[in-house]
Amino acid sequence: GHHVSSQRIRFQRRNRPCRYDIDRFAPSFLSIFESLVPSQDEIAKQKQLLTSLSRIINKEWPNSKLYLYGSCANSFGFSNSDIDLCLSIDDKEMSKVDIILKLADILHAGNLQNIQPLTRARVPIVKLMDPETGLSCDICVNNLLAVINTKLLRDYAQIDIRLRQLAFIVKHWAKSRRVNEAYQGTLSSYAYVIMCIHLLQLRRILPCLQEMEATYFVTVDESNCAYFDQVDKLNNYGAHSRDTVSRLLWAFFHYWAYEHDYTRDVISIRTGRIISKERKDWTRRVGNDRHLICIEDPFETSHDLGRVVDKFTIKILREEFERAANILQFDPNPSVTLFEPY
Ligand code: 3AT
Ligand code: MG
Repeated sequence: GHHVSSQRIRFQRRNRPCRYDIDRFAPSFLSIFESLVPSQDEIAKQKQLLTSLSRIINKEWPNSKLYLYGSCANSFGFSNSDIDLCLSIDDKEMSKVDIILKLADILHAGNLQNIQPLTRARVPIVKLMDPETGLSCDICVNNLLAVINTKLLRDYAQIDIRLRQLAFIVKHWAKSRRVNEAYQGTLSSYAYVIMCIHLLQLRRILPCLQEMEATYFVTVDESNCAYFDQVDKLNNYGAHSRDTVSRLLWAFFHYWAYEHDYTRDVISIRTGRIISKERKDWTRRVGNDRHLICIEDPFETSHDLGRVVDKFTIKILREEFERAANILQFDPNPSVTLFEPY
């Protein structure tokens, strides 16, 4: 049947050598990367928004602190991407929902616009628009793990520029092909960046910061977050490798199309290795966690970033990985064909 023959094709392609002229396409992928990077002006506006909102909120809550997180702070954000903010506040009297409602009042008084408290969302937030900068953003409360994983991603990005190049192209591909929608059973941008870090760790272009002697420590909820964060000392780490972005893209898609063992493996940037589903006890479906593609969160290690993927969307994802791998192998114009809209 179909299943057997597609398994056989995957097996035969496992050791397929990369096309000889892959590096020829690096300049066109690099210009796509450059076109997606936000401008200095845009970054300055985001900082300005953070400063003015912090001032307004601190008047009411002097012990609170506002953080940028997600793509506007992890260095994997495209131009015009949404702005995620997190308010950290230690108030034992108030529930998260109470904090969100009071925050909405504070923002009203501060002349912000389109303020919408969404208290019944899985992650309660306030949405708003700042008339000064014209930027819209979402503010969540006490989601410190997201602030810390944002810092981890930003620190990895500083070690080797090829991580940003690869992850931007992968995110752009995922958005074009509509496989970047976690609420519809495909993968979040955060998951794709982790997949890119893992590939570069296997190729020794990136180290494993959580396995090195820690210089940064923080405990959030039950998770111990500790890793080596003096990344300015590591900026020669990947210099031994001359891999171009097009070669790394080929390797990324080839890995997820033909090499990854979906029945046994979990990728883990915490250890810099592939670990087994067995060891994590991720071999069975528990509740809604199906573990069909396993991507360990670096800090919340019981959390599989692939848990949103179901038996229909895993098929879509794997077909898209195969399509991309084949385009990079054979297409005369991969930097165009790869992003053809779904
Ligand atoms: P976009 O450019 O907006 O697509 P992003 O980096 O902002 O990419 P998301 O909007 O998916 O990514 O998520 C925003 C941040 O929330 C990124 C990460 O710090 C955190 N986050 C997202 N998904 C998870 C998750 N499953 N577990 C832990 N943290 C997560
Ligand atoms: Mg975002």
